Amino acid sequence: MKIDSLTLHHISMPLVSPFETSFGRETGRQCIILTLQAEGLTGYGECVASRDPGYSYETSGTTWHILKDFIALLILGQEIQDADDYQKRVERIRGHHLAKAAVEMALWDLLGKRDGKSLKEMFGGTREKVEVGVSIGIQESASALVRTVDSYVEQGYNRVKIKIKPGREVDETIAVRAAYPILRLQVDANSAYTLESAQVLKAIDDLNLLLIEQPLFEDDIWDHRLLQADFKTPICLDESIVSARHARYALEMQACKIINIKAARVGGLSQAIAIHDLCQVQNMPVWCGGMLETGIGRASNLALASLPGFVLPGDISASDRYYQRDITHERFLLNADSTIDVPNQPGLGVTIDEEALKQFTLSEVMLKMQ
Ligand code: OSB
Ligand code: MG
Repeated sequence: MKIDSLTLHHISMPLVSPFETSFGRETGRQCIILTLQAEGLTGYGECVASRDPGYSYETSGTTWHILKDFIALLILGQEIQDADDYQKRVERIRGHHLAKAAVEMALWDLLGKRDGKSLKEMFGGTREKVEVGVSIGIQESASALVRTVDSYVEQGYNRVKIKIKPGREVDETIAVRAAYPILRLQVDANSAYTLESAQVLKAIDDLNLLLIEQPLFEDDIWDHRLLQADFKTPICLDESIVSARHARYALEMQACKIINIKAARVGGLSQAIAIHDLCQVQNMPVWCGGMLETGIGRASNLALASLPGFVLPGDISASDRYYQRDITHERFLLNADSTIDVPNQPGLGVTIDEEALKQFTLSEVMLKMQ
């Protein structure tokens, strides 16, 4: 499809409740929503980089720069066949996966709208609805955490992830496990430990957790291997897996037993699918991670998680867990069986609430071929 224009919207949306992780506390979320125009159609993409470089080195500022000053020049006015063609064009830009992935998402939306196919159909997804859980930030105390878990369990989530950091893990995890002996429970450290300090996690190794997510440094697959050899609980990698190549390293090194797939972190949906395929062949369970997405990114995550290798519940909660007002007209609801329906309309299958998008926009730029 010949790309006529790229528009970037830097937006800021209030979260229904603050989200605290080992790398910081967010009361709102910034991201970039982008639109691609081609053949009279509009494709939407969400760039999940946050305001601060806490989860990733990329931020809303760096992604704006990379999208506007580099990626735009490689796609505007160009005839782009598909996601692989797009990835070849941006190959010369090193890193910056979150920026690259956002355009690939918009391209899939365009291709689907042109062909009358949903992302799920294009990916070969096999599920109409996907199992989901909720990711809970660090709370004031262990008892406050249990109360927060109570409210999500009441809403119907049957898989819970709690964020941990040094000093805020053992009592918290023990308290939730005591209150919920058989709940599907997992923890996420976002790289807050070293091989030495991670020894404290031995105290939660017997709690029958589904997994311990990314305890060590993001660039350290090797030490995760050493840690996994020492732990009964499966280690799951998030930040460390930035490509299918890294997934292969982790598999070969036995650095983890589970992988969290985020399309943005690996540079796009096509690479996410490649990791899914590799893990499926190798019998490595995968699940779909989240980045507090708007309805746009959530639709993309649901389509990805409809692939058969996503055997564990995703961090894809209902819209009301994140935002009072979203930028899509569609709001995603939690079904009674802790699932969310996969969109089945062409492309991402969502429509934009232009008024909401305008309300949340901090700055906007439209780029066209000169
Ligand atoms: O590590 O999985 C993570 C949110 C922002 C950055 C990193 C992570 C998260 C989450 C939230 O855990 C998952 C969600 O979108 O519900
Ligand atoms: Mg994580």
